[in-house]
Amino acid sequence: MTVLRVRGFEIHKGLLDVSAQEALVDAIRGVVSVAPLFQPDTPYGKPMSVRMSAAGTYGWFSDRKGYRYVRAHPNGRPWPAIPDNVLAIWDQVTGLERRPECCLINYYSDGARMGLHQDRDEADFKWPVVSVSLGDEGLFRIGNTTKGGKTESIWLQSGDVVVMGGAARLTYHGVDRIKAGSSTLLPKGGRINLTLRVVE
Ligand SMILES: O=C(O)CCC(=O)C(=O)O
Ligand SMILES: [Mn+2]
Repeated sequence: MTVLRVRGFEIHKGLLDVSAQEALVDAIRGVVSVAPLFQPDTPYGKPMSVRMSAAGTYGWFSDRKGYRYVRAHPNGRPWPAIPDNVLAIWDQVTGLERRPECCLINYYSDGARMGLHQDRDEADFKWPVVSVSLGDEGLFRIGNTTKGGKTESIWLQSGDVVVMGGAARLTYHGVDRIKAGSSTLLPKGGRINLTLRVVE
């Protein structure tokens, strides 16, 4: 297992073996059976190409009123708890006592993408955001802490975990494309990304 450092992001290549990845997919299936994936609208009114759900006290949500954390799924029910095997990844890579209150679930089908953005809806940027990739590879683009400038891209593969923290906590990042058929983990293909966030 190697840790790459790209612009302050710590990329734990291949941290999760196949059986750990399968157990995570099972756990996420449990979450989305109660809190189904939905396609949020951007504040500009266009639907996002990624489908989302969440686990934890908070889920991330977006519509014409803006981006925010909410305590319930659009169906009105509270989000399910963050699965233990997901929290164990946070413990392993951060070593923090504090635990995340949100596990955002992003599902990218072939053709879905996420534009360059900062994660800044959380109350305190001293806490890292931890990202887990499962399924097809995604081309992850890393920019700067301010808008614009040169970027670097890296393919994130199933089992890779990225810690976005410290001076890089507000670094712009996004996903340009998904390499369809690059993993057999998900029977219907696509990519799942989990991001663990301390919200309050
Ligand atoms: O899918 C990814 O790798 C990144 C997701 C992300 O940046 C986010 O949900 O804020
Ligand atoms: Mn992000």
